[in-house]
Amino acid sequence: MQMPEINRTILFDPKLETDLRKNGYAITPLFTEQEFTAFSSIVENLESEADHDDVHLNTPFYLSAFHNNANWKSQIYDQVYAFMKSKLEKLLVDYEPLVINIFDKPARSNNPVAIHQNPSFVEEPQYKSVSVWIPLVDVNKNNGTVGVLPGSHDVFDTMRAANMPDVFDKVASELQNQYFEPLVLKKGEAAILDDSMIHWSYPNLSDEPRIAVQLIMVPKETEHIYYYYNESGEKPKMDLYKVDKNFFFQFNCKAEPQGLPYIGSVPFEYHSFSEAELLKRVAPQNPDIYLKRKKKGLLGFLDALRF
Ligand SMILES: O=C(O)CCC(=O)C(=O)O
Repeated sequence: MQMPEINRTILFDPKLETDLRKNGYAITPLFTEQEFTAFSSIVENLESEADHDDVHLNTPFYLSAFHNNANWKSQIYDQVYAFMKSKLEKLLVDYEPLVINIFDKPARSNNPVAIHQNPSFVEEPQYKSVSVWIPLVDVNKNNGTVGVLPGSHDVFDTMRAANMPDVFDKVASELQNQYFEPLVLKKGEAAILDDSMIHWSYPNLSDEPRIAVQLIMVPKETEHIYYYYNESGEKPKMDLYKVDKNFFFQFNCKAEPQGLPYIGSVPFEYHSFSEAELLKRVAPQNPDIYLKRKKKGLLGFLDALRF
């Protein structure tokens, strides 16, 4: 029997692969100016067809996944993938998109995307999914870019479901005010995010809308899995289903999935993390995190006196 490769290569470019493995993200130029203009017009056209009232989840930003129109979501997948297929084949080693989303953040709005890790879609850590995130404008902290916690990948639970409660609620303000780092990207660049990394996105306080595309990329050779956190029985568990791209056109991220082949269930109980636990887990991959910790008690008081 052929054994699966552990830590199989994700990206062709060795420097990007090192960045991704070390920090949980990598940034790369993706499009020429001409390609970027064509890409933007495809995405803006698709987004102009959105009905933002026809959603199953109301949020202060617009996310295509939360919209009900399956036909529109399949158009997003088909048109974006058709345009990007050859780029993706050169960037990622035998990966394909499972989901393609448009995130649209209106201008001058308090519209952060909540702190989260992306759900898992394969059996981690042996296999890994990544998100290729492509903003249509230059992005920074002021206009709603993604904020990441470097080194927070691969150190929490390997099973994450879209319907799981928020596991970082106890450390939300520390993450937002001390630990997150904003990704600064120019038009035509993309960020590749390890889906297990903790991230969020800042409110778009600028005068222009901030639209971005997220392609959730999965290795082709392995089973793609939908994880559903099930608390209906005596003990909580994770239900696993086989999934493909078509499911996500109809999908409601909070509902129990219907019509997917069932793989099995694993006992599993989520738990939320304290600041101390967060630092302990992240520090081996990001020792500088301790420098960002706010000193408490007398040391904090003395520090405050110095400024
Ligand atoms: O576009 C955004 O604001 C959020 C993107 C995000 O959370 C992701 O790509 O995983």
